[in-house]
Amino acid sequence: MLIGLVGRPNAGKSTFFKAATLADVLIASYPFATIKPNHGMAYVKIPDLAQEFGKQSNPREGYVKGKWRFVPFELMDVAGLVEGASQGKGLGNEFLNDLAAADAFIHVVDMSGETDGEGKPSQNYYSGKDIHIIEKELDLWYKGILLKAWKVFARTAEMQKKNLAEAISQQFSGLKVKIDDIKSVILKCDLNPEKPSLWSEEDIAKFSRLLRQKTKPMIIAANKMDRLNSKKNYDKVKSEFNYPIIPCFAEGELALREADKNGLIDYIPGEKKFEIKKTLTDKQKQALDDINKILEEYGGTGIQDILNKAIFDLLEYLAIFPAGSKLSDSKGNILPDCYLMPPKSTALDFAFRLHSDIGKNFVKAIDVRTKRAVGKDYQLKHLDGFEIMTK
Ligand SMILES: Nc1nc2c(ncn2[C@@H]2O[C@H](COP(=O)(O)OP(=O)(O)OP(=O)(O)O)[C@@H](O)[C@H]2O)c(=O)[nH]1
Ligand SMILES: [Mg+2]
Repeated sequence: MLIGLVGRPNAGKSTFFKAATLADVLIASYPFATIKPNHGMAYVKIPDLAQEFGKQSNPREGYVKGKWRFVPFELMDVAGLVEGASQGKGLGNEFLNDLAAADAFIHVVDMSGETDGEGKPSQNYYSGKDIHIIEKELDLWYKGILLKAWKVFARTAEMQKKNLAEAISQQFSGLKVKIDDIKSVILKCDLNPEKPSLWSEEDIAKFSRLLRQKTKPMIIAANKMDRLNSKKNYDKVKSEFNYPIIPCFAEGELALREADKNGLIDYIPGEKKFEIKKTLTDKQKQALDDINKILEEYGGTGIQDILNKAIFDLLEYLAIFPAGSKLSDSKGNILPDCYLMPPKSTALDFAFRLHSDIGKNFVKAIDVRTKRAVGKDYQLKHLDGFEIMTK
């Protein structure tokens, strides 16, 4: 699973990325600082299941902090997107393809109004414009992919009575577009799949838009909430758009995570409080005081909340623990693994995820909490723990 950070230049994508991954990437106050995509591990935050048994887990990947477990997934930061990108403006079309493999987007929007759609200094710029621009460019990107082969496959789809949805899905291979997504969008648009040559330009545009919305769901990180006019922009954007929109302070989160890493403070990502552990300089104190004001106003920096919402609400993934009666593996590590499973996964899917032999020899799964057995069709619930019994 891959989540992509999108947005126009200077919005704070790389700052968000660095705060979430602590990877060393370039952050700069000029547009197009990022050119090549950055990939790194970010984490969702879930309650540590071991706590329910009076223990603390020892993750093989990710980490535990307090009663929370942080489970890794891949996050990607790309170049800024400007109006006309789908036609080659800015860094153009090529980098749009960097976004192809993403399952969902976090759209980082600068709420300060201090930089414009191209990332240049401005005053009272309305942040909602960025959302329209990014939507439009993503839609045009999808439409371009579709149009590239449209005439040919609209004709062959008719002549051979070949399934149109299949032809379209081939065109979108690599974009995480499922055939069922295409079928449901054709239905929703009320278009005739048997006569694609009759689809108008407008039909194709609408189809592209709905397909993009379905296959690249988006959450909005309303960034730079520490700035003077951000609240005003945020309220307006919230009333205009239907997306999940979360106030965000990427720069604050980055400072907190770095201070925590350096032992200056104790900070659990997503909390609205931190604890000072060392004697600080006046400058450090002032910086933390400023951050604290935003934490109090918005209940946190928003970064962790956005990551969790992208994975668990937008994509409806489930965090599942392989958990035997002893909780630990042969080396004594408690609950070393935790898997992020796609929505509607079953006990059998989970067994296959652990190992194909475990899947093939599945007999039953034992719930670590209730000790009850379930069969292969059991639909997993978020935060379940199961031991798979095999032949
Ligand atoms: N005030 C404030 N500034 C921020 C925040 N997040 C990022 N910035 C600043 O915004 C500027 C741009 O940040 P980047 O993270 O490089 O932005 P980007 O979206 O990656 O930009 P490109 O790579 O050029 O597309 C930098 O000067 C950051 O310090 C924030 O939460 N508050
Ligand atoms: Mg950047």
